[in-house]
Amino acid sequence: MSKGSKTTPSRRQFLSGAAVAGAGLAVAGTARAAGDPLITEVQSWARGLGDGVDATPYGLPIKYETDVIRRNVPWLTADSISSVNFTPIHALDGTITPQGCAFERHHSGAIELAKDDYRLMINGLVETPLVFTYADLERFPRVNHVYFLECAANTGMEWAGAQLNGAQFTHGMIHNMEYSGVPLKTLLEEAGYDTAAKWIYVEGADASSNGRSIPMDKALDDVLVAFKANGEALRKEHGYPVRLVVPGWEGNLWVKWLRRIEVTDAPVESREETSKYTDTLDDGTSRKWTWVMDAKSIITSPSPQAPIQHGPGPMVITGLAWSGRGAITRVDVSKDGGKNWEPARLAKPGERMALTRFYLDTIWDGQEMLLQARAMDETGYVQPTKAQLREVRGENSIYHNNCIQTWWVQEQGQVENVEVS
Ligand SMILES: Nc1nc2c(c(=O)[nH]1)N[C@H]1C(S)=C(S)[C@@H](COP(=O)(O)O)O[C@H]1N2
Ligand SMILES: [Mo]
Repeated sequence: MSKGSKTTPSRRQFLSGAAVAGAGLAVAGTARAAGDPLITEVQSWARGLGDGVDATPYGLPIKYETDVIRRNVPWLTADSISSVNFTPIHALDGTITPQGCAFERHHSGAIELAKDDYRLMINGLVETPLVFTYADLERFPRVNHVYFLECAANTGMEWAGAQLNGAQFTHGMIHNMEYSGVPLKTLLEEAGYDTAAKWIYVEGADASSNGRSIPMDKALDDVLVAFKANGEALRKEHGYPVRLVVPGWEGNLWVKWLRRIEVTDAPVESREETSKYTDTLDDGTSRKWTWVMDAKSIITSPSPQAPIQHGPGPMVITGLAWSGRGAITRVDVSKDGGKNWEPARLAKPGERMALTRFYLDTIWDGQEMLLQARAMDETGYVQPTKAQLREVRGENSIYHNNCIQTWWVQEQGQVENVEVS
């Protein structure tokens, strides 16, 4: 008997108990044991040979998994060049996002920039303006860290009410990778930055340049100049060959195809930090420099694209939680729209500015549920309800919507995005 049997009936006990009782689960289980050709007959895959080792020199998912892909919502943007697609978080587990299905957000398309053509300039308030090649960057001491990148617009379509039917679309502007790179501090020291300088301005090599100002304190703290993700080269769409990693801060600051860092004494007030990526409040004024992504969580399964297909009985409710202010310390799950909460199990202790996987191993009674998750981080911050968020922010915002999400699970196991504020 598993350790879990002390608190809840163990899964094994439940499944075998059901078999004895002849309930729905048991009928299926008995049939399987009795005459299932998948057990009793030699199958085609055991009668011949499989592929040789070089069939796919660089492997792709098996054909049965072709549904686990990025998707866009064509009506959100005028074209796919300045657009976004979404990570299939409803179909993933663990915390690391494979690069091949990690969401993309471009302002002027994903460019193809070869390592040999790569140059990174550091200029402005420095002793010696410098230009690094890719090979130069590889000669500095390197670090590895797992961090999430969340676009500030993630969940931005849900301000006024439930809108998009799937965790991929409501919460999929996020990915979480292990980056290898050089601390930006190291490169700024190499150039001899003016210690009185308060800002840097970072630019990409693409036509949009996506220029952003970043306070020097953050630049010297944990920002990375990264060239590998999940062990391999960045993909073109994520900034190959070099991107900026700005832990816990909005995705727009994570400049891809990084080409220039200027040390300045004031912010540039670029397009991306004035007309965009500011938050309009109810009275018409706008919040700016809202860099940090506040604590947030989402149940990835069950969810509209991942309905319950097994009927009542043991089930796993799972999701992701994260905070730009540090580690996730706790996630609670509610089955009744926030009236009652149960603590979820964190797959491992929360890591700073990285996704945390949570599970609620539970029994579904086959009744409707209003499923919610609520994240807490190491600063004591608790993820707000929609009503609490609107009270502070009004309804004119797009960015930084970190409210509690509700999934309505129906008796047949289908799931819909609904609003419980
Ligand atoms: N050079 C450049 N950097 C960029 C962008 C861009 O269009 N050009 N988009 C930004 C935005 S808004 C986001 S959310 C992230 C998206 O990173 P991803 O495509 O790896 O998901 O990159 C940021 N960095
Ligand atoms: Mo973004």
